[in-house]
Amino acid sequence: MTRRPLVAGNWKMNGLMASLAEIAAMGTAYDVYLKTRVELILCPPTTLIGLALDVATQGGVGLGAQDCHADASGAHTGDISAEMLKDVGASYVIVGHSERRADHGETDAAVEAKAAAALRAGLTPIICVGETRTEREAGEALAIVGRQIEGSLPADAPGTIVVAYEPVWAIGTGLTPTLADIADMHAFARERIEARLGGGKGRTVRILYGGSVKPANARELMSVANVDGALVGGASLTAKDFMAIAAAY
Ligand code: G2H
Repeated sequence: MTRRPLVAGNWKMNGLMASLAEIAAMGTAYDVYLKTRVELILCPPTTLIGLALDVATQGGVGLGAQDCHADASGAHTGDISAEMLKDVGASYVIVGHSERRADHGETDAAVEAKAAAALRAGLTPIICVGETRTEREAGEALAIVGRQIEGSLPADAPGTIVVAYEPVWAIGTGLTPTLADIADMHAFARERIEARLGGGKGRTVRILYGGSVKPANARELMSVANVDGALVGGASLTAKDFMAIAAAY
């Protein structure tokens, strides 16, 4: 089963109008050779998606958002629907990132509802799962991630959805699990995704690794079985580092 590698940048709450130049630089650097090897998308803050559309898509870089509401419209002050994101040019949306689970109390059920809303709007959800340090140290990492997959993936989702394994303790800390631990977790995640969606669809779902991915470790991370790409935070903020990561795939 060949799955096209996906490198996704998550700018989190970073990026102003001046950052559009950085996105344009990514589009320029995403050359024909790279395009044959890896799909590249960037999830800037919502304020920049529509503005970035031309410079990003001219270079073949896809755009995504970092969250969406589970409803298509309505009285939800301050929220953004998947339809709105699709309308301004997004093709992906991250749901269930650990920072949203922690900062906004998002449960697996809420994440599943957001992923379903994304699919209804024609967006591809990138559904994040991952254990905390305490959970890993207690030997519960597999159980936690298994439960998150079971609870956060819509059972009728197509095989085009993306799952990102991001151990919470590796996010923005410079720490990464061992390659053996990543291999074990991604093999387990594959098995649980197949159980949730069915083997045929489960085999085509791309599973990204996220958490302190950098130019220096991207190549070895990509060599791990069932790692189908990366969700990159801090190192996606500059075209130089983000494209160096893409070039490792
Ligand atoms: C994990 C990741 C991006 P960073 O949150 O989703 O961030 O690469 O900065 O650890």
